[in-house]
Amino acid sequence: MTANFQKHVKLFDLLTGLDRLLLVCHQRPDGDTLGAGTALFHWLKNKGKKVTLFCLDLPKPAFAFLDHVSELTNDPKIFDNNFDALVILDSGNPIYAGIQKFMDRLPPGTRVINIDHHKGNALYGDFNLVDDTASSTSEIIADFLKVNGQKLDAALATSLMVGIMNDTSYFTNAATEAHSVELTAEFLAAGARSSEVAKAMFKNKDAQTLNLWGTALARLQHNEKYNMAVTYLKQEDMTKAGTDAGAVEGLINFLNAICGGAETILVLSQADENLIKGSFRSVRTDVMRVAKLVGGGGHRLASGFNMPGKIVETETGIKII
Ligand SMILES: [Mn+2]
Repeated sequence: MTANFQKHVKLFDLLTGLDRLLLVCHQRPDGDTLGAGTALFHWLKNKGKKVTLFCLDLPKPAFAFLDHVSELTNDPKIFDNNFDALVILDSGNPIYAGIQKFMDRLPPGTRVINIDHHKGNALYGDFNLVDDTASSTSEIIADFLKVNGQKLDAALATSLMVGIMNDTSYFTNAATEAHSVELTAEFLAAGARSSEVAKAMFKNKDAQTLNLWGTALARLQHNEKYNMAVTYLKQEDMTKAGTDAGAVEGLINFLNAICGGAETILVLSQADENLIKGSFRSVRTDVMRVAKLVGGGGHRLASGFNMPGKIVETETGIKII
């Protein structure tokens, strides 16, 4: 954080000097991009700014408890309006955010502000506040508020807590650092609604989802060569459990939090007829390098990819066709 001190101050001057701001959370929004987006929205509104919050996909109902989430729009027409700046949150590049195709609609001269913690961020902004040592983008927003002497209220604290809890999987993964825990203590002191956070983030799986996860657990195999636990879910598993592919989300973090027998975990799932989604977690191996080989990305110890293909069971395991 110290290295970014000047940047936090500069961003404060920049944002307080502008009037109309478009904040962007990345597509298929997670708790971090929503936490960072709603917190910054709340703070800017209180500063009297005209703020619009955009995300290509509407958040899941579980996030409805977050302040301002209902004010979020998914209407791309918003990009035809005039803004002084576009602030993109938690996205290594505009494609990841899902907004690249809308960006050239903005009048020339609209500033792009990039706030993110992904390693390999493309530094695509006119102003970049990128800290790849931060657990989450929400942590960067918390640092920003602290460095600039801004007081936390319950809304800010709740939003930012969601972000840190999301990206550290409740302090269980490698992104967790003393600083993330210290900030969370401050969020609690500022009135963060922690039981609502827990309910939205983790205590939210229905029986069908857990049945599907049970299938994945029963199939977990240890690959000795790579010291990796691997499991998979086919489309028919989801049909049988009565879920869709979205029910796989969270499984990798759940395994990562409790699986002690392997250094690395891989979950493969059939996201679509001809699309396989892979999620890696590791305590040591740079899985982002592996994910990148198949067009994916993420973080060193937590990464993922999408690849065309179908998971087919064989006598000895699975193959991808
Ligand atoms: Mn994040």
